[in-house]
Amino acid sequence: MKVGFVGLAGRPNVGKSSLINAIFGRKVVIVTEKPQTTRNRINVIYNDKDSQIIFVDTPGIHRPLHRFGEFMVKAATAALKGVDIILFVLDGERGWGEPEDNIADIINKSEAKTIIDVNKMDLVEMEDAKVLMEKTKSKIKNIIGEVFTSAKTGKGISELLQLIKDNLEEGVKFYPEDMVTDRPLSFMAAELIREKIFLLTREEVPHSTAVIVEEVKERKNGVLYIRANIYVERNSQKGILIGKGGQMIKQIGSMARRELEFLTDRKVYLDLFVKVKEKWREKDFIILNEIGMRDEIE
Ligand SMILES: Nc1nc2c(ncn2[C@@H]2O[C@H](COP(=O)(O)OP(=O)(O)OP(=O)(O)O)[C@@H](O)[C@H]2O)c(=O)[nH]1
Ligand SMILES: [Mg+2]
Repeated sequence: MKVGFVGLAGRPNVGKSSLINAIFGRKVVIVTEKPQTTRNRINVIYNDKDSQIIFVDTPGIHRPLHRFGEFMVKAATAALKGVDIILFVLDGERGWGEPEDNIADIINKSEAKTIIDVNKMDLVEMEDAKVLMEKTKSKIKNIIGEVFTSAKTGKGISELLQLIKDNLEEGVKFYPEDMVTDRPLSFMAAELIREKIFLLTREEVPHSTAVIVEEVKERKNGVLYIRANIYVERNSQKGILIGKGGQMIKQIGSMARRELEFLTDRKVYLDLFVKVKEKWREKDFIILNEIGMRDEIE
């Protein structure tokens, strides 16, 4: 049995979470077209007959613009410590930039075995992708493999999985086989709600939004009751999230509820409340903690 932890590293929007979903063949972590979708570490547990691979999805590493950005980058950096393999994901179309220089430094400090993954191959020519691969190889110390993938078409995904297995040690399972993530349902529910907000709103609204699930309760009739607060930074944003006659919040709620019902195989009642917490992204850790952005970071 091959067992180990694989941490995904890369700037926002390169397709880290999409790659995990492609490996699983279904959606396990949220993906949106907007950068900084993933905000906190999440372990996703892959099982097959001869392996258990724990994929550690992380926030994209970028130059932070506020306290919350710092928190995300710290969460990513901390999550990469102690993994067996780092999967350094690059966007074949965007290529190398300042974020990659920074990520290369972090990886080289860690001594972890590294696989380089040039993703979004459906958008680029192999010739160009190879140039990017060579450049990346010249910057990373401890490379054990390279792969060209498209999370969209599935290209390279089985090779990637094999490459990981080939480089993991024999061991015993770390998590029970029926466990998909190490996060509770409250976390997954908050993520799904936030995904819908990212999908349905624009400009600064998605990034000014935080979702905290306050209550998950099983009712006598078998319905799963989930109550969540949606925090925004300004009253105008609250207006946008609620929408004319409550249309927007209704749509967010019904889209998230449908996915939660699929996830839990239950009927779900989703109760959403929009609240204003001014400049929450600038607040110090105590405040982030208060709105649920806790753990990992000292
Ligand atoms: N065409 C194409 N699009 C992709 C591919 N992989 C991911 N995407 C798209 O790229 C966008 C970002 O994908 P994510 O998986 O959220 O990226 P991420 O690296 O997890 O981003 P953060 O969570 O913000 O760090 C989404 O719109 C995906 O659909 C790919 O191989 N090809
Ligand atoms: Mg992500």
